[in-house]
Amino acid sequence: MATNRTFTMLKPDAVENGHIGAILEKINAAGFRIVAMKMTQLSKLDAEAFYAIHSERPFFGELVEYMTSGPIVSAILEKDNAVEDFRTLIGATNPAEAAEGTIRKMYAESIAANAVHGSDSDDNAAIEGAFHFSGRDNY
Ligand code: IDP
Ligand code: MG
Repeated sequence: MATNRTFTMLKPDAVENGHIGAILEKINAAGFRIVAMKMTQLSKLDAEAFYAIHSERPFFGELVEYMTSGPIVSAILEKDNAVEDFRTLIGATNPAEAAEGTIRKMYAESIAANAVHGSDSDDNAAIEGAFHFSGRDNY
């Protein structure tokens, strides 16, 4: 089952700029089913834990500060080949390098404030989904 699932967050810039609806529209149009979804705001501890893999990177402090700066929408998505297809849909990390028509090309502000998260593997999709949702969220 995890093979067909990925995890996403609409990041603080996307929420702040009013792009939730447009981004969800693109996600649905690309054939993803929303399995679970909610709006929350990450604490510093949450963001540090979620991005722990990047803790040695020079941008880690900036990333944590940014991801805690406002509400996010997190969701679990389902589709055949979900992880890879969603990475294609969102585009490159740096919106300046993202392909035309991708979510980051259309809606991201910068390499840090890049509108959306997408899991990079099936294992991480399961870990990240379980970080944000519990069994009571019905996923
Ligand atoms: P990804 O989100 O495309 O998988 P990662 O390399 O996993 O990219 O980086 C995680 C997040 O960290 C990015 O989405 C972005 O928000 C932020 N980030 C990545 N590289 C930089 C950078 O060079 N400066 C500032 N923030 C960055
Ligand atoms: Mg990543």
